[in-house]
Amino acid sequence: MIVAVSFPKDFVWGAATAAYQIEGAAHADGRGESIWDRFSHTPGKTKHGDHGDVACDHYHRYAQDIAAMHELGVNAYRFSVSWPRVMPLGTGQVNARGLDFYQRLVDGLLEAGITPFLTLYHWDLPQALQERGGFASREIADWFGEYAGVIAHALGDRVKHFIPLNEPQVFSVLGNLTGEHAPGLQDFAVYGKVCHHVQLAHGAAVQALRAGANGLQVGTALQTPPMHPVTDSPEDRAAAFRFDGFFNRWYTDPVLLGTYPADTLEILEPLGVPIRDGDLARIHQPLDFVGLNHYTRMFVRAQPGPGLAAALAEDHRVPGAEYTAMGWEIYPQGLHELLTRFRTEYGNPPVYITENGGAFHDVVESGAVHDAGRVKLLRDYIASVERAMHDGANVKGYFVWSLLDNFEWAHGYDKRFGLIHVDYATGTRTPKDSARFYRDLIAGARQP
Ligand code: IFM
Repeated sequence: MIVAVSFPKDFVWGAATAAYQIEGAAHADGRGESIWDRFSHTPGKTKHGDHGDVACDHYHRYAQDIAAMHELGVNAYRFSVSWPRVMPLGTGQVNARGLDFYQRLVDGLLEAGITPFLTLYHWDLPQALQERGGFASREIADWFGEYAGVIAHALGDRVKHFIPLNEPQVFSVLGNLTGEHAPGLQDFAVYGKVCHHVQLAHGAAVQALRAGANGLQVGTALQTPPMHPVTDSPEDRAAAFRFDGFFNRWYTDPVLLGTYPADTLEILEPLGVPIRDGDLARIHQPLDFVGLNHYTRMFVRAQPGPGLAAALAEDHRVPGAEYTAMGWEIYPQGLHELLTRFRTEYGNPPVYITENGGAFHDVVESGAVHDAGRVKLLRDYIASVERAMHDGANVKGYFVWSLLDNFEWAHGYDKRFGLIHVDYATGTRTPKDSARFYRDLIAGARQP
């Protein structure tokens, strides 16, 4: 069954990836080291010690991957640039050979009629900058602005859609508080700085992009999961609101509204968040769209304790619900909730779903991958987008995460999110049933 018959004809149908997760070629053509190279090569940090040295070898196979996108019929591709490939030390010298890869990629996409959506930062900070403090240093805004300017100058004549940061709260929290992601810190004092500097970096990049090229559409890729209380008690509902402030509103409000949420500020400011006069104006840059990554909802339970300790997200299992291989609940209604939230609380901006999808235990059998679970997930989430649009949400496009199976960070290669299966030993690509489903859905949506 095709669900997408009522989408506008100019709706953007895309697929998404990120540099460290697919490119490989970690030592090719003068690329510098990133924090994910360092982290994944540190024993015990990733499943099976997996790392992105080769990954999908997209760096060498990009033409084949563009051809696969053409087959799918997507009219947009969201990818990220590897900062250390282009600027090995993060600032200063530009590595022309690294930049050339993105020139070839963009030219290939445009020849295939596919619009590039470029993310500047999808978590692979140059290690050299981490050694200078990384996002804990206020200078990150200048470093990121410099890099954004280099990319705008080099590609801004052909790339018109830009996203500075992917999921700022995910890399800030997992990288600096829980230690599950690079750079692997568990330090509240560091987090207190990072959670403000990421916002400054966003603002600086938006300004540098606009200064570097004309006619750009600049947006975000925020992950703002609906926060549900575990029970309907006033305590759990208050806890869900508090956790929403910490995980969601702290990252959406300064960028979209020019303010920090007062309830979260009250908790974080005493921990040393270094906000200076004028910072919020730097952060609150006009944007052309809001990109939203969506996977699941989160549950929160009230806890005894002050501040953030009073609200903890928990792995609450819903009887009868289905879960992906990540253990994430499949809850398509959550995407409708998310879109309704941006319609009602953030002024109904133009929105792209910049990521949506699911990991499943996919296997190749006689040259095919029958991923019925992913087909159902995509159909149901896209139907949820359709309902939200019917209710007034201003959605312009949708990107499946992900085009290819890839390196799922600390989970290594165990979790497969792709429309296209990748055999990591040989690099062989096998389109899954979900790829055919998505191709037919796109074709159906474009029917007159
Ligand atoms: O693989 C990640 C991606 O890098 C960021 N968003 C969530 C995806 C699935 O975990």
